[in-house]
Amino acid sequence: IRLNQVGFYPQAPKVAVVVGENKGEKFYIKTADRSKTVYTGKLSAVKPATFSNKPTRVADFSMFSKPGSYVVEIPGVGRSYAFEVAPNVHKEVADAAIKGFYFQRVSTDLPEQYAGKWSRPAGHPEKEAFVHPSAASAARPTGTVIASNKGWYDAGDYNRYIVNSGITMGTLLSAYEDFPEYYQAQHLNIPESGDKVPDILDESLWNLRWMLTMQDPNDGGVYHKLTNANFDGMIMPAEATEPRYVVQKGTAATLDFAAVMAQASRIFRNYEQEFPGLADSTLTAAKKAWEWAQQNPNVAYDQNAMNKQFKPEVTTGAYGDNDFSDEFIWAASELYTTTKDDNYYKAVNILPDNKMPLPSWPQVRLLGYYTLARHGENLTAVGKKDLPEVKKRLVQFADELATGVSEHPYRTAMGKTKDDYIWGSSSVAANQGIALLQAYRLTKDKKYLEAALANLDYLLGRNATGYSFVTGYGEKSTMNPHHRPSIADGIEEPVPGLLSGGTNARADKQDNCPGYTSTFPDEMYVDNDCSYASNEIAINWNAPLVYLVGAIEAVQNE
Ligand code: 9MR
Repeated sequence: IRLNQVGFYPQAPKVAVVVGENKGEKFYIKTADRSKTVYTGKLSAVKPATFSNKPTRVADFSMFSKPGSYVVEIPGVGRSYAFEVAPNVHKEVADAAIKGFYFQRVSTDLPEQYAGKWSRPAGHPEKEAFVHPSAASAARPTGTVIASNKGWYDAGDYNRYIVNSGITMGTLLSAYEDFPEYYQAQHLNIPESGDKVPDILDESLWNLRWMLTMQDPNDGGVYHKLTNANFDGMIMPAEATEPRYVVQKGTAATLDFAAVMAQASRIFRNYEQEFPGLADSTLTAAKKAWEWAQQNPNVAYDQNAMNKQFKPEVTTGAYGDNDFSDEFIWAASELYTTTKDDNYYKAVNILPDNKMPLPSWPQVRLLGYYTLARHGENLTAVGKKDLPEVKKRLVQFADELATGVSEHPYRTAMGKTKDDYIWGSSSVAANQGIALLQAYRLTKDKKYLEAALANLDYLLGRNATGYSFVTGYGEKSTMNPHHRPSIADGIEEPVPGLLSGGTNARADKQDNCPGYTSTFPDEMYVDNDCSYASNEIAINWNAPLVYLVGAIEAVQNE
């Protein structure tokens, strides 16, 4: 019996999915101690197996709304995990998802006061990185040592990548911009908690400071990543002392950086007292990056080509991309929105075609559209002219996502096509949720909110694997993520609040980890730390989880 193992809002839809053929007609909601039956319902007709391996039936108990702790029981099948019905039922997950970023912090001790049993000494405390020959310039020749500390570890590995930091920061800062009151009230127990700045912004600032070090002040270009030559072994951060390099500058990294800095500038403008000068320095950085990209509009990061030319060879994550049209759209949208300077808007074709590609690290077009829609009232005439079209497309896109949810074997927007099950598919579910929530914000039509909630249900257990992909949440949740600290710290429970990449149709061929028990796209997942293709964690997956669960918490009573 697959369901959101955390729980349900009293007034929202509540669905469990029973897998396999079974004769049962009825299902029962019982108190968690099973002493009382509080609701009796009828299972839906069997939905035959499609690309999903198994037939399914649905137990819909949306009508049941009494707060408490319960299980679903189906005679002949069994019992579900216990779950809550409660207002704010996802509050802890929402808090933990951002706290997950605290656990990824570089260059700082995580004391017990904040990190509990996952406390650990600082990793990468020293301030140094070497300029790799691929990044050498007259002002900064090979081997130049630059200061570059702070930031978040990207994922299960200990490198820091600007492209991936970019979409992550854009998503977190957008969560704040869309729901400022919600985030002003949130307390995460991080070292900065209690200051006047919302914790989500304090946490983001930890990475923003690192990103700023990745810009070459001499020309405005941004290094693609700060990395070891090779991945570390399964060691704790403090033991990871291999030399680190900043590598070649690139157009994608530089434009993503420009977008983030421009967005940060307008947000931190309101915190001038707490962070004097930050709004100005981020805006200057954004403009310089933009200028570099104008001069260098087509510099791809091609790791294989780089390795043929320069030593040491670099074998860590590539995050290579060679289409920059979407990065230009995003950076232009952010710079324009922050400065109101029409030139940024006019410099790119904001609506080059009618495609609405779901955000992912190589595809950031919609981040620009979200920002334009969010700030529509304050745009100048050029932006306002396109605004109805941008909004229309956002709503149409959400319509596509919301269509067919009730026909899906797991009743989710996620997984209507097997193409959703890629490396990091959990972020597909979460980013679909964000797109749906944008439409909800524009229309206040509950169908979008409910489809977004269905995808949160997916992440927390209503999926073909039966796992909650958020560490620490759900009775059957990811226990062995490919995450070096979680493996090396000797603590049974993984670091909490991290989103496993989840089901990936090609995972078995990509990581060769033993233990996959199915070849079906929606079942290709193994909770083993060797499965970096289905069970790693990553900041660009956690960020849309933060947005999705935070937004749902923020609007649940509307
Ligand atoms: O998220 C990335 C995914 O889209 C790619 O298919 C995959 C293989 O190149 O890499 C993923 O990113 C990894 C990065 O390269 C290094 N840090 C861990 C990331 C998550 O697995």
